[in-house]
Amino acid sequence: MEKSFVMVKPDGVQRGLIGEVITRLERRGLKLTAAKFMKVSQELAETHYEIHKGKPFYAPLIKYITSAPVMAMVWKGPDAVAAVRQTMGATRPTEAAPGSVRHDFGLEVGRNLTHASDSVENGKAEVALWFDESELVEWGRSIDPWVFE
Ligand code: DAT
Ligand code: MG
Repeated sequence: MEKSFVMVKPDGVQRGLIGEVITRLERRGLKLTAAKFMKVSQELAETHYEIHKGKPFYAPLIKYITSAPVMAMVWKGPDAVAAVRQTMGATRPTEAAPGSVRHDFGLEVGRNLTHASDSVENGKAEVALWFDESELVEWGRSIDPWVFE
């Protein structure tokens, strides 16, 4: 089953939205596989956002993501990458679908509250970057047959 790396960014943490984000993913039926509340090092931030290096928003992005703690998580499910991206909404809050986290709580692209893997391949790479294999919890959930066909 697919895995998506999800992060409640510093603004989401500061605004008390960790629970809101988790609630939405749980309610959708996705399954929590790993979670840790942590400060992001400069090195980890730079590796995570390597693809954006050189872009005008890169420096502010690194500053933002390292400015305060984040909630890093792995969520699993069929089509988890697409499902989580949809629940979070488009990168720019003003373009995010109504009902999505970024629409419902955000205004600016530089304070868009959450991160979610954008492809299955990146999902695998990000899970490996942020979590040790031993931190991933494989568990049976009694409602699984009622959510996963
Ligand atoms: P996403 O987080 O939706 O995957 P992304 O990978 O394109 O979006 O960019 C990573 C983050 O960088 C994004 O969440 C916010 C910031 N960002 C992206 N494009 C930006 C822009 N044009 N101006 C300012 N910040 C931007
Ligand atoms: Mg991205």
